[in-house]
Amino acid sequence: MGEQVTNAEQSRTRPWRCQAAVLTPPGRGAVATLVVDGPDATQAVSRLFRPATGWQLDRCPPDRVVFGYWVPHADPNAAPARGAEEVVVCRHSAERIEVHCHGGSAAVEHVLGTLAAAGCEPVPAADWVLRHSGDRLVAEARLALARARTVRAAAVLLDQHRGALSHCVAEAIEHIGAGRLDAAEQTLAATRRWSAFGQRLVQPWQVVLVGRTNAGKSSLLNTLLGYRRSLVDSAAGTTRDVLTAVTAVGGWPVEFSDTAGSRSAASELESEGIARAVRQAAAADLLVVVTDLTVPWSAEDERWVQTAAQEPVIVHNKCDLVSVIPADRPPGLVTSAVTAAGLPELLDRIAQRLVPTTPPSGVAVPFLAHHDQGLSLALQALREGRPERASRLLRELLDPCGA
Ligand SMILES: Nc1nc2c(ncn2[C@@H]2O[C@H](COP(=O)(O)OP(=O)(O)O)[C@@H](O)[C@H]2O)c(=O)[nH]1
Ligand SMILES: [Mg+2]
Repeated sequence: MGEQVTNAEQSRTRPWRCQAAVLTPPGRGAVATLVVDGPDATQAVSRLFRPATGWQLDRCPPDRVVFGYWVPHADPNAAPARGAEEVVVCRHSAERIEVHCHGGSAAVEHVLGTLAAAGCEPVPAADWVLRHSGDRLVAEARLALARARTVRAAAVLLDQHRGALSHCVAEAIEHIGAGRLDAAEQTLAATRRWSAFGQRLVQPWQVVLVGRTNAGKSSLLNTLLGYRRSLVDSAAGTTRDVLTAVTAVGGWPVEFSDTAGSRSAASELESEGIARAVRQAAAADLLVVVTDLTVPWSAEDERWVQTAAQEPVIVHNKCDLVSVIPADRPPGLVTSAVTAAGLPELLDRIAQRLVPTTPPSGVAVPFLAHHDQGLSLALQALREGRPERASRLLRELLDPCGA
């Protein structure tokens, strides 16, 4: 019997009619999820998966979660070798199976590689998700959701995955079809209101720490993050490059950049670091100007405050070293990177400045740049008296095959 199957296996010349995609993002989380999809999905997975219970996959009831081992070759007779990859398989239907393995890249590559070697075509998750969705916005929300960095960001993206944004776009198309152009305009304008916010759920808000050398930027960031990501040294000019780290502030994903400090006697290398700091500052959503309470407020501090396109957050650091805060300094937050005094207030202020208002739950939030572009072009078309064009642009947003 086993021999017959092996012969059949050997005589099999056509590839499996199935595809495999990794649905979880690389390198994050303890578990990775792959989907194997297509008419030969059950056959392909059965050749590689050995249920620990000895069951046969094609006899398992749908949606049963089955623990077992992944063998290194698509051989129906192969027994799991010592150290075989432990996986959990869930067969949703004969043609769609999920494989959950260890989240590390080696395990994922192993499972995907053996499937590919067996003739199952690996495809990018985005392609698979888009092809299996009737609605591009919902599919894009699913992909963004897999990469969400905070629970709060995920909650907003989940609303979009449940159709909040699609409903608004569909509603605007309906208004246009019924000649209610004002209503369509209102719907689109209201939705666009959350575009800048929504895009930050996918690409974190950027907060840049600037200021004079030795003010305590790197120390402050280390304390904020709770670990030593930046290099701190008491010799002036240590932080020569821009270091970044993403963390949650008020539940939102925020990328902090620690920049080179400025000082008049800077070397050429440091000057390049300072130039980068200035460039980074220009692209920031918010600047935090860190100043040193143990030295008088200076023209250099003032210059950093003036660099900011919008009002920066001013931090008077090293409060543990002074007993009285000098009255001649501009209003700001008083902190210590050593004792962590003032850091909760600093985080609150940053969250408040970055996200002054949040969308009510269930509201449509455009979360990719092309959403905002599509909505804005559609609005423009409506205002120019071209409702057909507006309607076409909106339908393109929903179309899984659209650009
Ligand atoms: N006592 C005290 N020392 C600090 C504080 N913040 C930074 N420092 C010290 O000041 C020096 C310069 O700090 P650093 O973070 O490298 O400054 P940067 O050049 O602005 O990045 C280091 O010796 C730090 O340990 C603080 O709040 N209190
Ligand atoms: Mg530094």
